[in-house]
Amino acid sequence: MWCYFPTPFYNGYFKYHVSFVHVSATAEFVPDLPRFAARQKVRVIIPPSHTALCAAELKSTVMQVKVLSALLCFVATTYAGCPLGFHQHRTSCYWFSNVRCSFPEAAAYCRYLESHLATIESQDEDSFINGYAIRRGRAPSYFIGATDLNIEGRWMWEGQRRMTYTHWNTKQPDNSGGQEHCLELWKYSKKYRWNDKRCDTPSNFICEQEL
Ligand SMILES: [Ca+2]
Ligand SMILES: [Ca+2]
Repeated sequence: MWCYFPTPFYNGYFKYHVSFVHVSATAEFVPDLPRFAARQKVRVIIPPSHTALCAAELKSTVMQVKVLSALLCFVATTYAGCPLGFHQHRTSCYWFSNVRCSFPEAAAYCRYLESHLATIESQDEDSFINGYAIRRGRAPSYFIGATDLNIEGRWMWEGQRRMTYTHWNTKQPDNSGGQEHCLELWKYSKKYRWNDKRCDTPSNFICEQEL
């Protein structure tokens, strides 16, 4: 089947049998493409010029039809959306857990599902997650992917990216008992706002996977 080809799509190239075919006449050459290709165990064919669409590979009509099919499959795969059980919003897929566990266990669950604990980095993303959690999720709280484990009070997404958007509940984060270092969405008055929580207290959680 053709439809598995798009998986290693890479900046203007897509996998075609054992080759990469350049599908953009304007894309720049990617310096680390050979290393990427070696990792994928595929052979790389780079067109002789940016104006040629891999001319050597595309001489026959049959080949052009096959390339077009692969492109259509790529588009279909991309826009087919999210893994089973995930829900799409813009370019991300979200999974709202129906199980409760500690923060590190939640992070492991998300990795198992080839995703990560959700990061909420805009009001638009926050509105989607809030709306979905209220309509369909309904758990009292959800872990998402930030902590202040490195330095107390300095909240980071996935331990490394500073927050540019926040939605803390009133008087939070309060680091209650000096032991609250994990971020949860906490439902209060029909809205989920942010609260710092003990990492070992079981909670539902939200995983996110980028398309
Ligand atoms: Ca804390
Ligand atoms: Ca708190």
